[in-house]
Amino acid sequence: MKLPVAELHIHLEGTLEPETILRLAGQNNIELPWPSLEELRAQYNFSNLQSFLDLFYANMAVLRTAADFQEITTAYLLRAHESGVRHVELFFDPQAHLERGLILAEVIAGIRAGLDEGLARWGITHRLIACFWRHAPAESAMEILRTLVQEKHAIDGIGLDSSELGYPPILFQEVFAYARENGLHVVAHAGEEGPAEYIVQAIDLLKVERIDHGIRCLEDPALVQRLVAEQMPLTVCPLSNVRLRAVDTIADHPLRQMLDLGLKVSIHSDDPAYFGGYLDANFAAVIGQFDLSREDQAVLARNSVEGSFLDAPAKAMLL
Ligand code: ES4
Ligand code: ZN
Repeated sequence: MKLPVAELHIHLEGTLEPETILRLAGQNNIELPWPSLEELRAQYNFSNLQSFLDLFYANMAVLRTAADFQEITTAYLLRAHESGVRHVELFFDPQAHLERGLILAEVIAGIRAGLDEGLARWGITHRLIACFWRHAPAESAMEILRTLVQEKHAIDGIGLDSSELGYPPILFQEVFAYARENGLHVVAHAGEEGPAEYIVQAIDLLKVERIDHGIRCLEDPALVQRLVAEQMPLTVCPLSNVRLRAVDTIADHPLRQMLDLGLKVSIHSDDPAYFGGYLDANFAAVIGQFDLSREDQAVLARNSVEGSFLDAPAKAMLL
């Protein structure tokens, strides 16, 4: 798989590999409940989104300094480069790091240094997207977003992630309006574990430019029709959906159906260190399972570029 692709659904903290977690824990004097690689690896059996998030938030305690963020960003970009990625729109969770007492300017400076290195070394272009927790009050998101905007921090957009069920997009209407008014791009996780209605809300109320996951749109034919008509990008993460039990096996994944319906789907890796592989592994899983033709693969790659926040000339270079 060497089609040029854009990685649009990737959580930086989800690229933290077990070996790196233990090394950074030692370096930063952080005590983890699972001190050996074996014990840590034994935690990677998930029954749903929440069981994953519990481990994901616990492990990121090892990230302390700007250098840590730079290191994992660069390590991820090298891996992305090896799987054919030419452009990355990277998510990170400001609340996760603020909660642990880190300074947002340092977190962002570290990530930005890594992104700049990726551009210089491998020519990978980038955008940076701050994702807010839907399980936390919208006031928390709003306060952080105001700071990000007023202090002119280098982010390109906002997203919405974490536990989905019980936290409908409508709760974040004001946050997203404020982001849009300030020229930020807007995306949201919706229809991963949550119902199709959350996708409708994300589009109508948050006015998002992309839906992250979106696989449950298939439960609402009118919504599918609309997503097709509007060519709304859906960033689908096959290995994530299997590991978090949104689908039973890769054979049960709706990707083929979504493609056949004319939905604008692209393939992404979500939290590759947790779900068994980077973008190449996600492509390989669906190519093998659904016998995707070269043309199908080209459509998926093209959708990723078209769904990105690159400007038209930069998109044209990758198409
Ligand atoms: C996430 Cl797979 C997934 N879903 C929602 N929020 C997330 N944060 C990191 N990975
Ligand atoms: Zn995600």
